[in-house]
Amino acid sequence: MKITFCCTDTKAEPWLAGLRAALPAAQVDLWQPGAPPADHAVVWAPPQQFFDEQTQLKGVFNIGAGVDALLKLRLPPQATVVRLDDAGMSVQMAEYVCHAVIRHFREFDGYEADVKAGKWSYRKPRSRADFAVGVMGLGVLGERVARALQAFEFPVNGWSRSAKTIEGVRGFAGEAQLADFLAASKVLVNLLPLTPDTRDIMRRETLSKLQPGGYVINVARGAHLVDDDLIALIDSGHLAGATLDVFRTEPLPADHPFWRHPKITITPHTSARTLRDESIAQIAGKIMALERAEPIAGIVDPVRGY
Ligand code: NDP
Ligand code: OXD
Repeated sequence: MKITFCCTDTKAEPWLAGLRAALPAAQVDLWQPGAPPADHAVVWAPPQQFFDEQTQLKGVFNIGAGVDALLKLRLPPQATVVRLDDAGMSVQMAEYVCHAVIRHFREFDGYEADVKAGKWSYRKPRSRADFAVGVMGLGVLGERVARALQAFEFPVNGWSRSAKTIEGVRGFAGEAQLADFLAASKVLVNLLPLTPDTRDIMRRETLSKLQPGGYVINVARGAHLVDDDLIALIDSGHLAGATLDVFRTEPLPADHPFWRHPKITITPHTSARTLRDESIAQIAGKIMALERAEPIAGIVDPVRGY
């Protein structure tokens, strides 16, 4: 069995060594233009030339959870596209989102500023009941985040394409219930995949339905958010601020207003990193399962877009 590795912006050697150790019977090579056909590919943002040449692939394994960039390419029609299914990302996402929610809820930015100014001052405790957190996308990452938020006793709402029952989470589903979901939420956490249906989903019309003093946490993709609409709603006072990990253009351009907005916290697409060892173990296991024609989790539906 031949495995080809083609991951942009990724140090290849440790991945190749890990894949070779996990699949000792396979030949694992770094892709070069003109390489012979492989059975499976491990990829991140490969060029179109890669798929134009590798036409015999049975499996394409993405080393991230989001496949929006991959699905823009012409893929071999017979290939099963598989994305990372947690592989250590959900606990990181839960940490990141809980940190952002709690930092905002407990006003830690304000306390930090007070300390810098030499001020010993208290803020009035906020009511947790008034801080319902709405999680958009209740998949592998969203469900873990929703459960983690419940541990801090925030009321949690969830929105997904199909109806979900998660104990303690008020569920909303589909386009028809989006407005009610937003109106029931003060903090909005985005964990949707980027698809034609979800692009620009956080825009003036939707964000203005959040409860007054709302807060936005975007940890999915930059193109879910209309940047100017977010800034306008924060500047008008309807929204209190935002924590953003993902951007339309990454790295975020130096002149983008998000860098300097006092109510926006940014991080460099780091909320849930791909963990190499966990990912290699997951991918190797799935390659072997596919070879044995066994079912695997994380298969992407190219029509649905995730
Ligand atoms: P999943 O595929 O497991 O979950 C996606 C969820 O979104 C599902 O609940 C799905 O609904 C819902 N959904 C999809 N389309 C719609 C729609 N049109 N309307 C309502 N709900 C919809 O994905 P993951 O949880 O694994 O990952 C989510 C995203 O997080 C990734 O696509 C990626 O973009 C991003 N990500 C960001 C990272 C970062 O570091 N910032 C790291 C990893 C991922 P249903 O359950 O009904 O199918
Ligand atoms: C992913 C990401 O999709 O890192 O895994 O954004």
